[in-house]
Amino acid sequence: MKCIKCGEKAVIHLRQHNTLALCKEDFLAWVPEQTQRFIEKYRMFGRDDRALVAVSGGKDSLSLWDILWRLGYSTTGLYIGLGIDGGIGYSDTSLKMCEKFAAERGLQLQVVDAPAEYGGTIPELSESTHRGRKKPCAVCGLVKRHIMNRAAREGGYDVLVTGHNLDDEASILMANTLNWISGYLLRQWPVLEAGPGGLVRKAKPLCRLYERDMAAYALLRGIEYVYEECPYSHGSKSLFYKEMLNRLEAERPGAKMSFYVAFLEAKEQGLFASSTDPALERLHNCPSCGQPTTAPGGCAFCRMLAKAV
Ligand code: Q46
Ligand code: ZN
Repeated sequence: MKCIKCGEKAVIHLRQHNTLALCKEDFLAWVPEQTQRFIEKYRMFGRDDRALVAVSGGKDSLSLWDILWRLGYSTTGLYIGLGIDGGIGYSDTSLKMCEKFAAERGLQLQVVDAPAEYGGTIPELSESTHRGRKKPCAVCGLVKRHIMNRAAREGGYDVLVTGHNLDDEASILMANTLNWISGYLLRQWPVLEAGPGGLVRKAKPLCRLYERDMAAYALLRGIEYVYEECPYSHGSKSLFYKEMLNRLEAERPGAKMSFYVAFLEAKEQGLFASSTDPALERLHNCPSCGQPTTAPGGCAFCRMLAKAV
């Protein structure tokens, strides 16, 4: 198969885009072009904005950082140490990948170590909060959201950027639709505006790029990333929905994309237009940590910490 742009040998065939086959060079140019297109389409951020990029050491977040850097945006990385080992030194390896990536490009990386700040690794905090009744992911999500918002706010960044790709977004949409979680459906969008109480603007520039294509980008660009998934991700609901969508995609190439993109278009055309997000109206500052929360009284993060100690 030949590259439709230059006629050289194609290395990738994007089945979701019908006939799009590209050679290495054109594919490496196409991914940033697409990213830029969606940054503009959804008005995520501009050239003068300072972006804090949440990096985990995985292919999506490091590729995103690489793309934004190549596109000339002003970026700083944020790595959150979770203290997860899983027999593979998961957190240590992830940090090393992020440090190496930043050093090679002369970029700044901010590291926040959750165990040092909050007195326990994520598995430890989870164990003392839920006594083994839940996977650490609930606590992990709380801690990451808390730290990301705090770091972006304290650092005076205009936007917090994450590497969620189309597979992530489609699986979130699938979960929210199967359970008709209207609040989440109302909020799901490529960019979330800053909110009251210091809630920072968030953007997902890769939201319309397939996970498979991001893996190809990282590989062809020579980005070193952690291949292992977090040991706690096995058996998660999001993986289950991703597998379902992959089965659908195998039968009908492009199904994943049309599921997500048609949702975005429906929203643009006014689906949910009359509803205001009730959660936003409840936002106030947590009396203990000062971060925005919708929970009455203290935020979920502070309640979790209080239980853990
Ligand atoms: S890092 Fe944390 Fe994920 Fe690991 S403990 Fe669960 S939530 S699976 S994205
Ligand atoms: Zn709090």
